Amino acid sequence: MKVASTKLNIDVESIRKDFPILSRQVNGKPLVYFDNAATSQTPQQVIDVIVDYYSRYNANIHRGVHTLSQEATDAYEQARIKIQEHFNAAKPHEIIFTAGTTHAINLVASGFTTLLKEGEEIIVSTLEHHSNIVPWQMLCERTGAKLKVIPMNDNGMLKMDEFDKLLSEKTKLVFVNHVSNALGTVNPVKEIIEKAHAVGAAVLLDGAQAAPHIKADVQELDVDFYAVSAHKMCGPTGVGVLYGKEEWLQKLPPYQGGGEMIATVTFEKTTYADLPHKFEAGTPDICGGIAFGAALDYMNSIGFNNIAAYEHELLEYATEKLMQIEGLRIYGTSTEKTAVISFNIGDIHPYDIGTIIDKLGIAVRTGHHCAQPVMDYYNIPGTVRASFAFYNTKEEIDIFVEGVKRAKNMLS
Ligand code: C6P
Repeated sequence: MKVASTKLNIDVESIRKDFPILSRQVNGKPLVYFDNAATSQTPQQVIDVIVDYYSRYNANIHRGVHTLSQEATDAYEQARIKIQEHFNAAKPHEIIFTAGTTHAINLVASGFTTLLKEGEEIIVSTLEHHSNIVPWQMLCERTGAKLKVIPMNDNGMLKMDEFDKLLSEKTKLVFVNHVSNALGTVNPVKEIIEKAHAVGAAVLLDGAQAAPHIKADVQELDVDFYAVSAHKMCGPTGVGVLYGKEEWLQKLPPYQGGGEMIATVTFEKTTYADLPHKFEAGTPDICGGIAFGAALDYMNSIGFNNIAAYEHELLEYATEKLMQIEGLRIYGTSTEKTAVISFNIGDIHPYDIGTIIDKLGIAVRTGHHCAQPVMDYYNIPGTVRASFAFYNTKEEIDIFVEGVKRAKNMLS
């Protein structure tokens, strides 16, 4: 597909050639993949790393003296360092490999069971994905702590004056997403962190939807925990990381017991390994961790500033085109947004639009997007969500908009 992108330092035509899946057909039409917030596609450079791992040095790590095990261990620990550098963590052992964002959040929630007391308070926001709500509800059930919620407004932005009112000396933890998956809102996380720290509360940012678009600097943010998934940033599924400040990771007890996370084991007493291994029980997704490092290399070779600028152009283009469709309402109109458009047309069910445009080769997500409180706020069952990546094009948006118009005509 021809891409005109003269203003931007990004060659989309050549980038698209890196993604084999983008040249496939779906239902007899060229694939238009606009479900990037659910999972992104994988470039050949990352696929090659996965094939190379299983072809040449598949072995268990941290336990073998043989060459394959050492090669695998080196590559895995190199990936940890790449991830540390990418997020500007102070130390490699502040990067804990997890199965993804959900696992990372549950690790922290489990750890706070012994640190939180009855009557203390946790703050989350209305904009959260269920994986940044349910673990905290479960933590409250275990500890007797109370969950408070920052409300949102019609634009899909957090009401920061209400956040101010919720904060008190009882607040121990604040959990918000950096970017909302349902609406694309970029939250004022720096302000949230400063205000939470002022009352002595720790902050976890769910970075699942921010990391593919914004290069977060955890030291600059001064955030206590940051959770991400590799599969949303050109890496494989089933792997992610939790960044944690060393002081917090030292305070939290291990999440799971097993091999790798121990220093010594007797039936009388077990002592735990140092960071990061204390939180990495069992054989991890070794290939996944290595491929995550390769995915970051790939994205950094394009450049996050270039990615953000290009995606913003796609967002503006698509928003303008979609707004011309009568009866279409976009949910989430914050001035700070990533390239996500959630919308409905009149009372047409989002599922019906998604099903019709799938026949035209177009992939979007429909439903509540695991963010039911956001849908409840707007009093809707769900939306159609189109989410763009740096390998999408304006030509694809034209096809998508025509598809949506066709669906509307068929369903009205
Ligand atoms: N959101 C979406 O379509 P996992 O599944 O652990 O990789 O990520 C969970 C998660 C946590 N927080 C946010 C903000 C997310 O968006 C997601 C995943 C996908 O929006 C799949 S539900």
